[in-house]
Amino acid sequence: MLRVAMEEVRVAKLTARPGMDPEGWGSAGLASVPVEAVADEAAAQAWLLAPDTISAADSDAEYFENGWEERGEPVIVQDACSSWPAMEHDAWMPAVLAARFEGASFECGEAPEEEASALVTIESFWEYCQFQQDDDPLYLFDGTFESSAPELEEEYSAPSLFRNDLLALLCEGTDDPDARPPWRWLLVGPTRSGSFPHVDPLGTSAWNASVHGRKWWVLFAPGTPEDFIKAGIVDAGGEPGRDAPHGAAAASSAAEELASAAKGDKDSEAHAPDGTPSASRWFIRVLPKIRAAVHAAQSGDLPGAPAWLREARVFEFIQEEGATVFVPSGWHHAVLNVSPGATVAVTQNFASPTNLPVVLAALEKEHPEMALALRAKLSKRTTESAP
Ligand SMILES: O=C(O)CCC(=O)C(=O)O
Repeated sequence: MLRVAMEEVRVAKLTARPGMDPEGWGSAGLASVPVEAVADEAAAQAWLLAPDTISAADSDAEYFENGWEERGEPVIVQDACSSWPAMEHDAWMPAVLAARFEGASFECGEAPEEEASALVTIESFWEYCQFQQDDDPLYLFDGTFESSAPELEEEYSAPSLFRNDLLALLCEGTDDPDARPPWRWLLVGPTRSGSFPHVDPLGTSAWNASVHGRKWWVLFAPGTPEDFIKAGIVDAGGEPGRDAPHGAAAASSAAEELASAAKGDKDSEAHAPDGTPSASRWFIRVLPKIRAAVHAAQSGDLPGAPAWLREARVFEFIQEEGATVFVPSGWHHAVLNVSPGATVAVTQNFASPTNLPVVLAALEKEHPEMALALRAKLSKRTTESAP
């Protein structure tokens, strides 16, 4: 790796995770896990649910809104971005981005509270992507990419299925980029980088389009306990030792799976030594427990499993290049970039008529001035469209 890139990455690592020695980011040896093959195997086995796949060409916004959005279900949309300039001539391939925007810096890694995000030039970041052996690599996750690379903004647009972005009303008549909460990001993720399970802020839904490369996804319906999602822990009420019929031979192996899930260690398994939640550790160590627990509880031979586990709706799938994923409001989701080199994607969070009440309630708590402004814009729009 070029010396200048090494130095830039070292500084970015120190900024992103000051508690970690930049030389020790690969100490767990996770680079030896063939994550893309593991993801492919998981998708082929179909242990968990797979979302519906629809084609953008055969679907209009009403079909999507009355279906997946109304039901609050994830869906994969094929070809929603095939006409983007971003998809033409490999314009957003990481090597091409590195050449086109040489010298421009992008945000990567999560900054500790109140710190500025780490910045890396795109060419150094691409150099890093090709050589890194880190357990949790730096992830270029930039919410202000339009200022470093304004052309990018012109090279994609929200797929028409997601036409209803009511938070955009907050930007009408102003150039202030902070008129609405952060809402769109350019993502360049080296293999094993990713997003630890989380729910998107302010009740928003999201779409996420992969322009180059593949992502491994897991989504949990609202109501699934957080301890189970983040650490594979089944709470005491569901421990087989307590509830499952003792000595039930048919249930014994399923019960063992569930018992092992009950013993999940919240703090170590899915966290790096500095305490940072680790997407790669989660996919490698926690997800198998989650699958086993769901399977054990839902195969019908473990009557002691808690009701939420018997009814849990957990989706697992691979997002192929060119596919767009809809993440409904309130769903926990975890994502791992699995392509060699890097996966390049763009994601936007939005409020539609379906999730608007939740978004308004969240805005009222966290950004009351925005809630007020949005209510005013919405009522003006209603008055103007009245006959
Ligand atoms: O890493 C990813 O692609 C997922 C991003 C994500 O979940 C988010 O922006 O909320």
